[in-house]
Amino acid sequence: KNEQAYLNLCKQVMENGSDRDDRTKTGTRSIFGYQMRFDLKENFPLLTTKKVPLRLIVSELLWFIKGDTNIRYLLEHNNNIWNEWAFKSWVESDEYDGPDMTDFGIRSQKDGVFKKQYEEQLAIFKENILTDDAFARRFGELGDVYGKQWRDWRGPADETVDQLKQVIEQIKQNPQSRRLIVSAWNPIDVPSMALPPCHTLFQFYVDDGKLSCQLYQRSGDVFLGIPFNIASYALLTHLVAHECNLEVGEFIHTIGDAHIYHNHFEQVKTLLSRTPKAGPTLALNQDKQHIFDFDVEDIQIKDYQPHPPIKAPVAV
Ligand code: UFP
Repeated sequence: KNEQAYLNLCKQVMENGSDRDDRTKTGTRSIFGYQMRFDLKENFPLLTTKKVPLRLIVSELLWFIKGDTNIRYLLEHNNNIWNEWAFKSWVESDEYDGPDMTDFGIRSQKDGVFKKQYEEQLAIFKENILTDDAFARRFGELGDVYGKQWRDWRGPADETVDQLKQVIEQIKQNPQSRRLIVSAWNPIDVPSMALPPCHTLFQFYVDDGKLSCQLYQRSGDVFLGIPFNIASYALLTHLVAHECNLEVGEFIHTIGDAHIYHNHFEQVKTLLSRTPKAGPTLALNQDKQHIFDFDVEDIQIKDYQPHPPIKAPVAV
């Protein structure tokens, strides 16, 4: 039932969406305003109609939770999903003296010779981040990403707010509160951000000993991004519930612009032709209480037997 909620979204966009231009010039089919509900007691909502790499979701979420904004932690966990943003700051700096890397994202998809050069430079970059502290401080830092907004929000007078810590305290002390909110959207910062937060705001709700979470996501790449986002927030809900001695309730995913890129249509058709299997379950290390102490090995997924992965190009 959980997975069907996502498959229905895919169908809805394909059948009723309007074809639109978008920032990446790829073209999308899109609808506006959609909501899915996932019962976290039923299973852990990781798709089975294609394999989704949970280990990337786990290390990224723990990185956010720790308030870390440097890609070194991700690289130490063999997670490359944020590399391009940091790599860009290096190749645009005075310290970089390799081959020209302008527009490396698009060029490496189209030009085989360039792709090889790019991969060489990226390998050097990753090695430097992992082994050279000063280099990592200078070029591994992403600045205003989720970890910063959740744990170290900065107001105009340089005051800071640890939103995640405060919301957890409030869930414990005042579970019926209607103000259990963490916001990543800071209108002061948005104009200068390369990628303004996609997961804009989330809210918790406690009822009958169960913790639910609703996310407002302003923009969702239905084939590539959304399956990640569902698993990530489902995991966050489990972790916060664990810390607060609550059971899990629902994850409610509300999306603004829900779109399928034109070059993902074939992949979506393949996905919809597959039969979902029984969903996996999540096991957290019961010896750890505080979510700020969790490491990747404390989070395990059980009984996950998905269909094979389906590759698709990322729009940049
Ligand atoms: N996107 C997601 N989920 C994410 C994330 C990005 O679906 O967690 F970071 C997609 C949505 C959109 C693109 O296709 O990335 C961001 O582009 P824009 O800022 O123009 O909405």
